[in-house]
Formats: sequence, C-alpha cells, structure tokens
Amino acid sequence: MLQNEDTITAIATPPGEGAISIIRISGNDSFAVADKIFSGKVRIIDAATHTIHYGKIRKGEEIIDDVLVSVFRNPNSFTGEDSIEISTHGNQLICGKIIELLVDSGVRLAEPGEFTKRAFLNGKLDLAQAEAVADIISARGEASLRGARNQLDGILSSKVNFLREMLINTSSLVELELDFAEEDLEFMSLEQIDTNIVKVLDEIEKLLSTYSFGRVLKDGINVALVGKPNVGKSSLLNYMLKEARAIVSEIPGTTRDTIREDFTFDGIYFKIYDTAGIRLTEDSIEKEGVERSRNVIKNADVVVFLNDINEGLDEELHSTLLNLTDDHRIITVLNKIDIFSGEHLKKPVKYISALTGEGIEELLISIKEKAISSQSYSEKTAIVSNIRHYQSLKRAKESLLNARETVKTRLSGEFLSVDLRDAESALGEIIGIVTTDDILNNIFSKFCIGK
Ligand SMILES: Nc1nc2c(ncn2[C@@H]2O[C@H](COP(=O)(O)OP(=O)(O)OP(=O)(O)O)[C@@H](O)[C@H]2O)c(=O)[nH]1
Ligand SMILES: [Mg+2]
Repeated sequence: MLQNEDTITAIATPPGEGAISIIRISGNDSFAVADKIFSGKVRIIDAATHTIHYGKIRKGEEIIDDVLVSVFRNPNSFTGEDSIEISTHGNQLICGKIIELLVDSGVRLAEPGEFTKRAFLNGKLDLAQAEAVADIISARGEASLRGARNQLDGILSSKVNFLREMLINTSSLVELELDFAEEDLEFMSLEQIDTNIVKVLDEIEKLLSTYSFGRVLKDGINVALVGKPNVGKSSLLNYMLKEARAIVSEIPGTTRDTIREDFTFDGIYFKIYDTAGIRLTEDSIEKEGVERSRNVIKNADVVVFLNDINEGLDEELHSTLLNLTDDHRIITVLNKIDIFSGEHLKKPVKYISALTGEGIEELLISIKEKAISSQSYSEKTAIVSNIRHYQSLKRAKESLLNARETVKTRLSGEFLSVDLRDAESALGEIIGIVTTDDILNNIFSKFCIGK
C-alpha cells in the first residue's frame, strides 16, 4: 500500500449553515492527530475500523464542539489510507477552529481533489472512475447522474481494459515472433492479427459514437433561441421555464442581451439562451446584442430558428444561420399558430404557440433527439462522456488504422508492434495505467476541496 507522507484535511461539506458539517482527515498521522484534539471514551488510535465515537474537540480548556468521529483504517477507506471524518455542528466558525487546530498539529490543508487523487494513486479507483466522482457531484439531471454512476461503477473502465488486453495479447505474439525472427516461426497469421485489430477498432468506433450522447448527459444541451425581433423567442423561453423570466412586448427589439436559463426536461439538462432578435441595426446596444446572439449560435448544440407563421419563413435569416452553424443543428419552428388560419407548409418544420403552449413539449423532445442523435443506450452500455477519454480513443483508433496499413503492406513486425503499443497506451491513459503529473493535476485541480 502506497502511503503518502503528508496527512491532509479539508471541510468536506458545502460552506454555510447546516445541521452538520464534516471535516475529513487522511494520511498516516490521522489517528494520532485526532487524539491530540479529541477526547471521548476511546482513543482513536485504539478504535476499530468503521466505528463512530462521540466526544469533544478541545483547544486547551476551551470546548470547541461535541462531535462524532468516524474511523476508517487503511486500506478500507475512500483514500486507502488511515482516515477519519469529524462530524461537527454545521457552523463555519467551528469548522474553521477545528481546521486551525489540525494545522497546528502538523496536518496540511488538502488541495482540490486530493482525497480522490490519493484514492486513485492507492489503487482504490482507476482514473475514469475518479473522474466520475466529480461528475456525480456536479450531475444536474437524472440522466447525467445515471451516466456518472455508470462510469463510477467501472462499466467504461472494464470495456477499455478488455480492449487493452486484446491488444496486449496480439502485440505480445507479434513481439515473440520478432524475437524468433531467424527461426522463421509464425505464432499468429497476419490475417488473424488483422481480424483482432478490426475487432478492437469496431468496439472503439462504438465507444466513440456514444460521445454525443455522453456529452449531453454530462454537460446538458446548449440551445439557442434565434429569430427576427418579435417572433416570440422570449415568450417561448418563459413558457419553457413556466415563469415570466424575460420581458415580452409587442415592440421589436425588446431583448437586447443574451439571457441564459436552465431546467431539466425528461432527465436531461437544458441550457436555454434567449437572444436579441437578429436584424441589421444602427443602435449600438442592439448591435452588441446581435453580436452576442451570433456567438451563442456558434456554441449551441441545437439552434431553434423561430419564425412568426403569419410572416412566413425568413429565408434570409436561415442562410445567415447556415454561416454560423451546421444545418443539422437547426430546428425550424413556426410560432403563433393560435392566431393563424392559413395552410401549413409542406416543409419539415415544427408548429408551436408560445402563448398557449401548443407543440412545445414536442419541440423539447426534438431538441433532445437532435442533441443525442436519437440514440438510446441501456444502463449497461459503456458511454464516453469525457473529452479526455474521447481524445484517447481517437488516438487509439489512429494507431490501429496505421497497424492495419502495416499488415496490409507487410512491413516489418517492428512497425506493427509500435502501432499496437501506441494504441494500447492510449487506452491505458483513459483508466490511468499510463499517466503523467500534468494529466493528473489537470484532472484533480478541477475538483472541489475536500473531495
Ligand atoms: N398570439 C401570439 N402571440 C405571441 C406568441 N408568441 C409571442 N407572442 C407575442 O409576440 C410579441 C413578441 O414576443 P416576444 O416574446 O417579446 O418576441 P421576441 O422574439 O423575444 O422579440 P425580441 O426580444 O424583440 O427579439 C409579444 O407581444 C408576444 O405576446 C404566440 O404564440 N401567439
Ligand atoms: Mg425577446
């Protein structure tokens, strides 16, 4: 068991008032340090693992708080080290005082994500699972929580591991063959090698294709509501939120800034941007608003292109949109059907009324389907939701395509072995078998303190 030198501490609960707060301590000196400031019936150093002890935290004569101390002996703790959790009354002053006492006793303040980083370094979690811990904490919709849970349970990790092992088996035979080059032995035919590579490539391709869904699970869908002034963008936003969030008026140019509001629908997190109506304008404030609208459109996963049905489709604005985003991201919508009595268009457009709400639920469903490419996955499917994993998979794919090329052109086995090893190490990065300080710092610095 890897044990770090420092013993670290942090408040693990969010700041503010609450029923309780929890202070975490992890490292070799956890129990000894706890005994310096805590007095109860049992000394923590003698306490059995997974037991809870009532007592008082004291600073000299002063009682700081009545607390409960939970004891976790290595390796059976989150970090894999000796750890304790002190549950205090939920008051920041109390927590601050206890942290001060701990620091005076030689404990260091933890860096963001340091507890989880230690869990990874001590082999309690692989890297993809450690990342899932952060995703679980930040999950904002049912679906995103399920996705993070799936990753923490190791569904992605075991898939990646399985593919790595297939590659290792193949590359070791290729290497064995190189060792016996003079003897002209063949351990595996080139055809067999190619079949193995193709199998792994297919699986990688499948994983890559889950990314659009995985990203939506994790980050939600960015939706831009765009259209000419007065078509009803703000009315639509308000209807979706079920509150009068944005000002609505019959005067064109009402919304001058971008408004973002979030909500969950059908387990998915929606980030909706109401934008300033796009038109050519001399007004400098409105100009700035239109400029912001353009940026929102560029970054949107789905663009809801709203039109007033009584004025028909705005073809000019449609071509402007095509310069800013892809056609497949756009959903064309005709609004105000409540005051329209003409014929519906033949084109594939959605009809809604932001006033009565007609068609809006269907619109939300289309937005979701567009963002996740209409795919649905079972709970057991490995899903890629993290850009780091996505990039590693793409690198593995590149190397395997090179490997196939080598097989085809019957180049030396040395080239083949290099490509296979590259693919294998790209996969290893996902679960942290291959890693660097930079990768680790980058991942864990984004965690909150105390996790
Ligand atoms: N009858 C009817 N009126 C609507 C509907 N949607 C919006 N309106 C009206 O259309 C006018 C403009 O609505 P807004 O929501 O402010 O339009 P907007 O697109 O946000 O306009 P700007 O912010 O100026 O770009 C208001 O008077 C709304 O009440 C609808 O579905 N039916
Ligand atoms: Mg508006």
